[in-house]
Amino acid sequence: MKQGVVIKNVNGYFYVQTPSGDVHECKVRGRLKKERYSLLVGDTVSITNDGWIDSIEERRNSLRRPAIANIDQVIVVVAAREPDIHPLLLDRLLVMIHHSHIPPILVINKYDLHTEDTVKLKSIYENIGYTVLCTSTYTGEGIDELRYVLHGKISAFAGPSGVGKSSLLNAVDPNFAFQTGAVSDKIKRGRHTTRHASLYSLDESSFIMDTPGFSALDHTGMTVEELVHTFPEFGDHDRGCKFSPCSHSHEPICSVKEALAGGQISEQRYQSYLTIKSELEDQRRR
Ligand SMILES: Nc1nc2c(ncn2[C@@H]2O[C@H](COP(=O)(O)OP(=O)(O)OP(=O)(O)O)[C@@H](O)[C@H]2O)c(=O)[nH]1
Ligand SMILES: [Mg+2]
Ligand SMILES: [Zn+2]
Repeated sequence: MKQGVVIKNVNGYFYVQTPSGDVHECKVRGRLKKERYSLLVGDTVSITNDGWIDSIEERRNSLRRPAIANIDQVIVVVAAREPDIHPLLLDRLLVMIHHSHIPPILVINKYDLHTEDTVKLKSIYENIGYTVLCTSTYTGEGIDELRYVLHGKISAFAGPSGVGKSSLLNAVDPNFAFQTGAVSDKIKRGRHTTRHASLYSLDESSFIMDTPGFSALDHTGMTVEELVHTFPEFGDHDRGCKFSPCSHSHEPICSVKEALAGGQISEQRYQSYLTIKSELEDQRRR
């Protein structure tokens, strides 16, 4: 019996990579199929010598869309320009990742194109406590740092189409050959370059998932109280609010709004919070 990680699921076969780097084509035992959750890419499993998956280790976490287990971190990629950063989309994505209890790392790619606005955005997210890497697959800036944060972990790459996720992976490991493409070509074709949710191994202990599915995570069913906890910068301030729980919007004597007025909380982030909050309330009313 060997242990390995499920890296791919194709036509009922699961591909399991063992620490030696070998990949085994496996089938699942009937009794595992009957259990409530089915096997996911990212699961650690035990396999028999004749290619049967015998047991599944307990999961650290799992996501439904994309269907994946045991993600250690999400690398959220945006581009300094082309396409421009859309702060609300970025914050929606960060909210969902926090809600899944998976730590995010922010990568600003195409840093060769950066402007003053990029530098401002960088400092907003650094001040909240996020790790922010500035990278360029054209100049090579930041690629060593990215390789370092990926080491020993299962990482998912998320972010809008065209920001350079596949290009970054190809830069991190020249053995990768992810398909990349110009933004305009993709718009013409009307679909994403990246389509499959599988894990790619960087080395024995480091895996990567490159999928567009992450940009589409939805926050259905989240409560406003849960939303508040996905904004890390509110955490230091909410103890001083007069009302508990406080939604930090219409309530008098609110320490989050005081911190906003004092400049310790960014106006842009607070506006994202209010927008996502009203989206959640609209969903609830429907
Ligand atoms: N200026 C600049 N362009 C880059 C950089 N990295 C990638 N690009 C270009 O950006 C375009 C999109 O890159 P991809 O790697 O295909 O983007 P992606 O995020 O994987 O896109 P999807 O697979 O559609 O989600 C390509 O034309 C790349 O050549 C960079 O660091 N700087
Ligand atoms: Mg891609
Ligand atoms: Zn408050």
